[in-house]
Amino acid sequence: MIKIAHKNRYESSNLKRYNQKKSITNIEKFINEENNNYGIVIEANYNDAEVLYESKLLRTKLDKTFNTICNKTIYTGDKVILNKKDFSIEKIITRKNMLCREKHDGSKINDFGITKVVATNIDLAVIVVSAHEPPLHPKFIDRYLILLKSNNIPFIIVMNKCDLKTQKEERILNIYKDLDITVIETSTNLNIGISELRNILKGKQSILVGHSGVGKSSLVNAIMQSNNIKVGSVGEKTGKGCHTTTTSKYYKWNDNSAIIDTPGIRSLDISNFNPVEIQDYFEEIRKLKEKCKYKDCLHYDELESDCYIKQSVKSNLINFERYESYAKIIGELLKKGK
Ligand SMILES: Nc1nc2c(ncn2[C@@H]2O[C@H](COP(=O)(O)OP(=O)(O)OP(=O)(O)O)[C@@H](O)[C@H]2O)c(=O)[nH]1
Ligand SMILES: [Mg+2]
Ligand SMILES: [Zn+2]
Repeated sequence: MIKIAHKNRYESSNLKRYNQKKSITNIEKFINEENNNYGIVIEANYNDAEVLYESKLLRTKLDKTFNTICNKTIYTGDKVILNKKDFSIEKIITRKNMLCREKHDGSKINDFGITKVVATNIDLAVIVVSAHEPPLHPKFIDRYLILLKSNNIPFIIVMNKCDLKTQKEERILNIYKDLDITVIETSTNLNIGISELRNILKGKQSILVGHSGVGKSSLVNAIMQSNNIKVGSVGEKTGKGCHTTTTSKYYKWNDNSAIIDTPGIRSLDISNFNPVEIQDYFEEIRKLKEKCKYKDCLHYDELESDCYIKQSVKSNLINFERYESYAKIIGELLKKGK
C-alpha cells in the first residue's frame, strides 16, 4: 500500500518537473543543431543579452518572433546563432544541460513555484563554501549535490577562505573526501589552491555556486588574475554576504576555458523533489538500500531492526551528519505531503 503511494507520488512529481522544464525549453523551433559559428551569451537580461562573438562583445536583441514566446528564453552560457545583418539572436544551439532551481513563494496555501535557470552548458559545477564568514554548512552542500546530480552536472567542492579554517571545517570536508568527491581548499587572500583550481577548470565551461559572501567573485578574479569583478563584504553581525553579484555572468579566462559567476543564494529549495528519489542522490544510501527489509523503506520512521541504513549509521558505515541531513530533507518533504 505504502509502496504504491510512494510510487504515484514519485511519478506525479517527476511529471510536474518535466512539464515545468518543458515550458522553459518549449522553444524547439529556435533550437539548432551544432554549428561552429556561434556566439556565447555572457549575460542575459529581460529581452537582450551580451554575447561574445568572434572575440567581440555585442549587445544583442532577441529576434522579434523569439521574443513573443516567453520573456526569458536565453540564459548565460547559451550558444547562439546571430543574424548577420542586425546581430539579433536567431537560434540557440541545443543545450548540453541547464542548471535550474525552484523558487517557491513561501506560502502554505499554494505550491506555486518558479523555475530559475542559473546557466546552461555546464561542464563542471563548483560548490563554493567558506571556512568562516559565512560558516560552512554541510546541509547546504548536501542540497546542492542533490540539485546537481538531478541535473546530471559533474561537480567539485571548493572551500575558500582556508586561511580561516579550524578543525571543525577539516572534519566536515573529510566527510566529502570520503565520498570520493574532489575537495579543494583555497584562499584568494593568500593565493592558496588557485593554481590547483585553475588546472581542474582548464578546458571547461564551469560555474561557481554557493552562499553569498563565500568568495565566488574573488575566486573568479583570482583565476583570471584580475581585479575587475566587484566583490562585497560580509556583515560583521550577521556573518552573511550582502548579495554583491546580481546576475549570472560568463568570463572567458583562456582560449577554451570559461567560468560563470553567479549570485549567492540564501537557501536552496528542493521541495519539488520526491522522498523516494532523494535516497538515490545520497550515494552511500543508494548503494546499501537494497539491504533494508522492505523495498519501500525510506530509512526515516521505519524500525531500526528493519532498516539497514539506520544500522549502518549506528555502526559508522554511513556518516551520521549525512544521515541527519537526509532525514531532515525527508521530514520536510513528507510534511509538505510529497
Ligand atoms: N579571509 C578571506 N576572505 C576572503 C577570501 N576570499 C574572499 N574573501 C572576502 O569575502 C568577501 C566576499 O567576497 P565575494 O567574492 O564578494 O563573495 P561572493 O561569493 O561573490 O558573494 P555574492 O556575490 O554576494 O554571492 C569579501 O570581503 C572578500 O574580500 C579568502 O580567501 N579569505
Ligand atoms: Mg559575487
Ligand atoms: Zn531503510
